[in-house]
Amino acid sequence: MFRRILIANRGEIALRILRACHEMGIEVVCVYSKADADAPYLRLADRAICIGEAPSKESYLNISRLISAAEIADVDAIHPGYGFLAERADFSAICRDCKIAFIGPSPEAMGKLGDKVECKRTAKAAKVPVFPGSDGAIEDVDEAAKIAEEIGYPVIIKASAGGGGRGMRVCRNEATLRSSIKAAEQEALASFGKGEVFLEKFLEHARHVEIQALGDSHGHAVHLFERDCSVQRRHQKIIEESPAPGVDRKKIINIGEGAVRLLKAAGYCGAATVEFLMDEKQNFYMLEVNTRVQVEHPVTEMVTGIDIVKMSIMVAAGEHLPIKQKDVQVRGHAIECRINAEDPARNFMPSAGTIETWQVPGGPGVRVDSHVVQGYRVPPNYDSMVGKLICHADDREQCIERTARALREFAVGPIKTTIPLQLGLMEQGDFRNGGVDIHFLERLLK
Ligand code: MV4
Repeated sequence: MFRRILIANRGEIALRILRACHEMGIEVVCVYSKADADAPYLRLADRAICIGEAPSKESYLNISRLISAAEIADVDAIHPGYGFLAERADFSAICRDCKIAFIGPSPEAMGKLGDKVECKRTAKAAKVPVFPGSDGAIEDVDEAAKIAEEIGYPVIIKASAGGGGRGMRVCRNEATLRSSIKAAEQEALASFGKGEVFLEKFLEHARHVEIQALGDSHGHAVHLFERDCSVQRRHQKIIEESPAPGVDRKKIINIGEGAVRLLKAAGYCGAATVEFLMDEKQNFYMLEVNTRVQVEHPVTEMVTGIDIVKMSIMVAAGEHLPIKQKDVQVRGHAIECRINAEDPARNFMPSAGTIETWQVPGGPGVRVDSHVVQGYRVPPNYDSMVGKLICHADDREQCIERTARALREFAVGPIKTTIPLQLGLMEQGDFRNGGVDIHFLERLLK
């Protein structure tokens, strides 16, 4: 096992990884930018190294500074967390070249699943359901128009290198399709350095259901069932839960097994999430694969009892996954609320500043993952998430009641947060019925 790990991240996920390391007897090196110099979790690290100025490009995204820190502190491995460098194949390759283990997939596996055209091809071969569309990248406009005619409008143009909703265009007729392809290619080239785009059938009403999976370096992989992440605004998830309400368990097992085949086909080591859209008839279509530990991983930890961060470290050290598929069982229900320092009443404007009041909920089935303490100043340089509330209970109804209770206990001020919005959702009819789609929140906020 590793002796010492550098955590190339900040905030709650840095603290989450630190906790896993310390329970495993692994020393922790934290890095921080000048904006995070006073972050209280740094005191828990065995060593903390300043890597630069506040802007991410000069600190958490600066590969040479991270590698320098890793060399100076003589670490065996780097955990990238989520965001920043987590899905950068070049960073995974540089770590390998420097003989530092990257806690995540190889650059090859990341390339296979991170590029959407390549990922869809691998998925199709592994019999994972995907949307009908162009087989690979669009070669010319006439060919695209022909495919669109076959699959029927509406269709969607997506950038192969895009993700999280960037570089997508919905086309409802041939004229729009013809005029959109060139523009989409140019936009993709400018934004992602790769102009490749592809076409697929556009699904209007859908739920976002994703499979958590884990692979090791010995060709073994398991899935940890699903999360429903349909409650979102502008591709930012607000609430995640597991199990997905009302979904046929056979269908979940089916796509879970598909996710496992996909990881095996890619030679994937580490934690991954395979994202799907589900239509009204509970048909699934794969969207993309996230090649990292996700923000919402605790939802799955609560219902399965499996520590995903510890697993990611173990498999990176070359150990066998200690679980077989039959060992993975779902118990009860879990809901996560992302607590963002944003004002829902002001179009979710970031609400940075000093947190004078920070009183967290507790009691049975309540988990708070946060780096915040009373008096903490939220730096304006990074994302606005100040913590996550994860509640677990025997069933969904009790979990909603528990989450509402915990949100009422949660006292944060004077900064504004998403807590009142989430409390409102726990009392909202459509959410309680479990039938919300990916457009539900944006409709509700109008
Ligand atoms: C789609 C889609 C409908 N049909 N693909 C958005 C993020 C990216 N991962 C893919 N996305 C979508 N792809 C087809 N063929 C609708 C979305 C989408 C969406 C997906 C998941 C969660 C929220 C979303 C919000 C708007 C659009």
